[in-house]
Amino acid sequence: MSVEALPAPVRTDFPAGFVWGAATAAYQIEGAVAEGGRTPSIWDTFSHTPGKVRNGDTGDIAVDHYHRYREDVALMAELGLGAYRFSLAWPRIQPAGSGPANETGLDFYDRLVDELLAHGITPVATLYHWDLPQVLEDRGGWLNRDTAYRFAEYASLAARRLGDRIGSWTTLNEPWCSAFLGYGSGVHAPGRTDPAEALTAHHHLLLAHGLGVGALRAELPADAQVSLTLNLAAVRPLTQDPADLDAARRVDGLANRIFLDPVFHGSYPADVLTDTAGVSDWSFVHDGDLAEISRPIDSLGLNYYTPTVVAADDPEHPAPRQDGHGGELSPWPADTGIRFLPAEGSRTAMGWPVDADGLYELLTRLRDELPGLPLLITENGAAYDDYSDPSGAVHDPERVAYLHGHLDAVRRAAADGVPVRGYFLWSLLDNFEWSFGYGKRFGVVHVDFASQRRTPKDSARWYAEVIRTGRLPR
Ligand code: IFM
Repeated sequence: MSVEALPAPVRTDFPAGFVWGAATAAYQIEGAVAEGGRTPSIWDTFSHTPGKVRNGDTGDIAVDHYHRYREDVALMAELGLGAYRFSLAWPRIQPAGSGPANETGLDFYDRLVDELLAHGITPVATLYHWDLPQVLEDRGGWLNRDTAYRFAEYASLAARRLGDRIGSWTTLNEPWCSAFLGYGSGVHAPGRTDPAEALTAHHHLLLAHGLGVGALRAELPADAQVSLTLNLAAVRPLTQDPADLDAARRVDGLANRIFLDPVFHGSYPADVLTDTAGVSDWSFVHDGDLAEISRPIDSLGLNYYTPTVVAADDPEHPAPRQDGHGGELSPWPADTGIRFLPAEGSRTAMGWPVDADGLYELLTRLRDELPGLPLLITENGAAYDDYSDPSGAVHDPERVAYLHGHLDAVRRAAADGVPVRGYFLWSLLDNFEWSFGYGKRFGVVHVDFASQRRTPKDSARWYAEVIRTGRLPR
């Protein structure tokens, strides 16, 4: 065959083998909270506590994925997804929070994984997306060091049953939220509001991660991929004034380095320990913990939505706190003297400014600080006030624009040498958006919560075309 007769190489905007996916989480979609031996999680308790979730919404039914997973996997196949990131519900798999597995709970994930594989979709499992068994909360939750050991036990049970078909595992999703929103501002379960507790929970979550990595490695084949997902912050000082720069350093410590340093370098940042000394003496860190926490992982998952703009507080003109997470109290321990400001630009329905450069900044930073570590965007997306028009169509041009801008940031980062291996859109389906209930729609597939009818939005078709061609529309 002459060279001229060879087909032209397919040019794509993304690296070879780039993984195209979408993400969800158990409590946000599954429903069936009392089926198959599942016991309550802290989110069942929290959402059933009056005043904690808008409109009194709960995950009792959610989008009924537990019963409709086949239909949902068919939708994923229609989109052309190569991978699906979902979380396992700990209270389904280990309802007593310790001891043996509930085989009926595992059966559900067995069926889901088989369905995914039958459609050629790679399963990517997260062990903990915030639904701690309530029975463990009753023993102190993440304030109790023992919870980290229980997590490792749960990780073993899940990997033992599913590890022959799931090759990609993530220990925790966004431990910042579990610790700082769950124990700092109290807008997430278990709804506690004590900065010292937030730091204790943070450390025990990281310990759970490290012990979980060890437990997974002991059960899984040698080529299994083990990861952690962080919602790192693209922190920007309002000005180059030294006081604003110092505010940015402090928030960078509490949002980013408080995770990256222990996980990748086996130590906590000295300035974070100093900045938080008035809140905690960190005596919850025991000998050997940091060695456990810094066990090597195969990749890092990054969740990104919006940047974080900070400045030194102006005592003359105190500004209302605007960090986008809701609630009256700050999630940040030891943030006296720091103002959180909205970034410029249009906003999503969460009030979060749209700024794709923040994603590029984080990716290039990780490239420089953790050379060679494969990165995955494990969540990125936007909520808008979508509705289905009289013809039944859901037009969501703002979401298409958001995704376009952020995928372009990923493309630029890859072109600049960032080892970014895949992108998981948040979210496949409209779902239970935590303390905001069902009022915030992140899905590329619209869900009518009353009938559970699924309708792909324009953004779903747009994403399917990007996946099919590997290119962003010009
Ligand atoms: O819905 C959440 C998800 O559970 C974790 N990351 C952020 C998303 C949007 O708020």
